[in-house]
Amino acid sequence: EILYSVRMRAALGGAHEDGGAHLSGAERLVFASETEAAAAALIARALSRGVPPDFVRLTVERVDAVALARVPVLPLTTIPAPDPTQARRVAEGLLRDAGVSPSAVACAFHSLQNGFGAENASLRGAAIFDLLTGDRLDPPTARGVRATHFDYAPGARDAVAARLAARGLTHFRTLDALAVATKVLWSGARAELCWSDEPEYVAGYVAAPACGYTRFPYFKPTGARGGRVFFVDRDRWEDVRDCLERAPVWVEA
Ligand code: PML
Repeated sequence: EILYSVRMRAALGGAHEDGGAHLSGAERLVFASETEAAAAALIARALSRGVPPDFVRLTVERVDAVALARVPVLPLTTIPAPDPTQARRVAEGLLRDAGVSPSAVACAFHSLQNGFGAENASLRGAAIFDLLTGDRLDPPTARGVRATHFDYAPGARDAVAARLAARGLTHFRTLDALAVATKVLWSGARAELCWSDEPEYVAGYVAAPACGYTRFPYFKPTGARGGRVFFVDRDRWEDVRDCLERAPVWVEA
């Protein structure tokens, strides 16, 4: 079988790959026969998100089907912490249990609160942090590292969506983030911390092998930035990055 990665990025005010302000992005990993439908669905998604984009880039890339890994979706747990302070306390414990040092945890929360680096940037992708020192390991640009070349396996998107909906979780962000976190841990990151950079969306999560996808409905403090931090062992970070960016994964229900 022949597989294609179909990726979409929509932006405002930019006519080239990296230009403009990011509006939305998504990816499908599909058999050749599904490629056209996937492309149409992603364009529809780009155009249906309220703000009409100035620019939509669609990338269709053949993927090595022999290398495709099938990975079970992480289990999702909700922690009903009533506010960001209490949620953070729980999240810190989960991250420490995953081997992340207290100072690296503090660095990550600081960046999700204020933005990354001297410019307090919002990243398009994630920052990779040394889990012991909290140093940022990927080049400190506004780009960050993106998990790509993954999707739900055929049928799994609907199956997982139905399971989440039965628990009252109907937002596409939850479904998407669950797949991201599944690929991130499979790629060798020891933990992930995320809350959305979408101003109105305050949920977030910690993902780690021992706690799966642990979701906090009220995680982002008012006015905080947002984004993702992947915590890795320093001597393995380039392998983890390569895997995140290249290894094809189907997330199974
Ligand atoms: C959720 O569990 O609802 C998703 C939380 C993080 C979303 C990240 C994003 O899409 O911006």
